[in-house]
Amino acid sequence: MKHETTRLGTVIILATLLVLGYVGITGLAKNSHSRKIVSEKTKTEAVKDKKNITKSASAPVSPNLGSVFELDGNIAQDGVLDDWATLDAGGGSAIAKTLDSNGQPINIPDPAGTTIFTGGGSKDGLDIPNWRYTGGSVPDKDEILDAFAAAYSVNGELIVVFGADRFAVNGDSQVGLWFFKQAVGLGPNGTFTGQHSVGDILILSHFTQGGGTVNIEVYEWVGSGGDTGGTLQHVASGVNNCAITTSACAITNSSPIASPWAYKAKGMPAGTIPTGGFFEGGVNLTALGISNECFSAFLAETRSSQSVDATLKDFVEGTFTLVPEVSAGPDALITCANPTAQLTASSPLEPNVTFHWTTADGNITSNPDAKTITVDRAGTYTVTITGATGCSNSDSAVVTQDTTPPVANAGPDATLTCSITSVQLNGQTDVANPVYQWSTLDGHIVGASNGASITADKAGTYTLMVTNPVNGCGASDSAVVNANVAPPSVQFSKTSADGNALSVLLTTVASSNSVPAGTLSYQYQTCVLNCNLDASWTNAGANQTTFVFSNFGLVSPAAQSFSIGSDNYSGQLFVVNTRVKVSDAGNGCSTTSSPALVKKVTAVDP
Ligand SMILES: [Ca+2]
Ligand SMILES: [Ca+2]
Ligand SMILES: [Ca+2]
Repeated sequence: MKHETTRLGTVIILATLLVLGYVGITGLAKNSHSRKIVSEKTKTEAVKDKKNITKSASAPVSPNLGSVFELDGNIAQDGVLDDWATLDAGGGSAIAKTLDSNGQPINIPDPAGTTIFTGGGSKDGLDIPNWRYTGGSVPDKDEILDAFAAAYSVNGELIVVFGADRFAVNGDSQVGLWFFKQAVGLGPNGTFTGQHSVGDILILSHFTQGGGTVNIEVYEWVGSGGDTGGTLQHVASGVNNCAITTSACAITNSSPIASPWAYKAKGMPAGTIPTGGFFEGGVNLTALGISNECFSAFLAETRSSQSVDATLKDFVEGTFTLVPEVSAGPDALITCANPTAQLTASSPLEPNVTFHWTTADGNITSNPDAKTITVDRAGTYTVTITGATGCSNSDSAVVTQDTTPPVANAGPDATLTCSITSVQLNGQTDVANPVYQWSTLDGHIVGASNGASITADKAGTYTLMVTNPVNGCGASDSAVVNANVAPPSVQFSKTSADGNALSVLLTTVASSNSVPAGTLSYQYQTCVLNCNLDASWTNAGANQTTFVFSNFGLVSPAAQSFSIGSDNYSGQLFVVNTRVKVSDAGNGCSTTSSPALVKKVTAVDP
């Protein structure tokens, strides 16, 4: 018991020294190397923050890693913090996590005997194109069965946690964990795809057989000029008590634990991970001045030693993206009926993301930094979201526009005449199920005005509005109804003298007022009393402009007595009305003339 206490005290002292040591080392590392980063501004602030921490004890204190995640040597959630079982069940507040080939969190399984490193180029200090893999086996204690990782954002600090389990515990096993900025995967013929980026993170630690002290070292890939083999820069050393460190730590299970995922250790019943078969740890990358690393891939490996030049053995790899997922939402359509559209972005990391919309060819009419925007023009709209750790991602939605008006054709103009007293106007369009509406200011529509065709009985301008119900767009056209109703002009007069003549010549002078001029035809009438009631018309035919009247017998003469000197006379006076009716074939109009009187005096007898 006393021995145990002394050992723990030693560990704490060592841990304190290690923490103090990494601060100095990372300070140097930050000045020595440039890094490709998402946001220079944020990066600068991170470095500045780190300097503040170094200088001032009153600066904000990073959380101990054990207060972010249950880095407690088991998988089950024992308190309020997430543990791997939390994430495995789909819960938790991680901003990134490993997914298996089915897209499910959290463990990436790696069946024994598959995908092991091979060849002399498979070293952590060499770039990924040098790595090779093959099928085969490694010593049982180096067989990884599952690996997993997750990221958390606490007060803007990026904390990555990671872990693995293995097949056998007959001895310690060195373990490495890579977080890659670019995608890394398995290529053809035993090669890997992808390559290192400056800023890739390598964490070296180990499974310990009995759950003892777990050294942990953090490196950053710098490509050249690094203090570890040139390509790597040592960033920090961690401790094996996650409750007391803000930088890096790791721990193994000191007693058998239950596994929530399919697991069977060598010589053990399924579902139980023996002591030293489980490893987990965490790193606060912000506290190390290397936040803003938008990782996209993860690899866990076993190795022959903790040297970066060690021979690599088993590995398991998968995606681990700190790039927040984003959707710009469904595409949208602008029509005449809906002249604006709304686009709504979404991200699983809401509300801890910011939105910013842009467009090169469209038009945003609302706040472009909102989750939902309103647009009024066709175009491609791109939303960029930035997560709490500064990683961005974007997606686009396309807005199309259907504002094509329908064809509106009110049809040909029409003409009303004396014989055509109403006309039909026939509208046409090119869309299905159109909505028609006719209107007129100076004409008159007989009956319905909302059909394709209308009846008009008055001269005027008739306007047809056609609306396409699909997009709400309308168009109009007009037809004019003209009037051709002017009657012919007529003058009807005697052109021979009255008197005792047996006949009287009457002449009609008429002209067409139709446009164009029509052919005139004539009818003559004689009547005695009221010509309006007399129907004795004579059809005289076209062009017969003269009428000879002689039928004085149709009327009883009035007896007249008169004296000339001393002689008394008596006689008979015949008086007959005559008229002409002129009809114009051009417009069907006709004019009846005023009566012309013809007279005859007979039987003068002194
Ligand atoms: Ca745990
Ligand atoms: Ca736990
Ligand atoms: Ca493997």
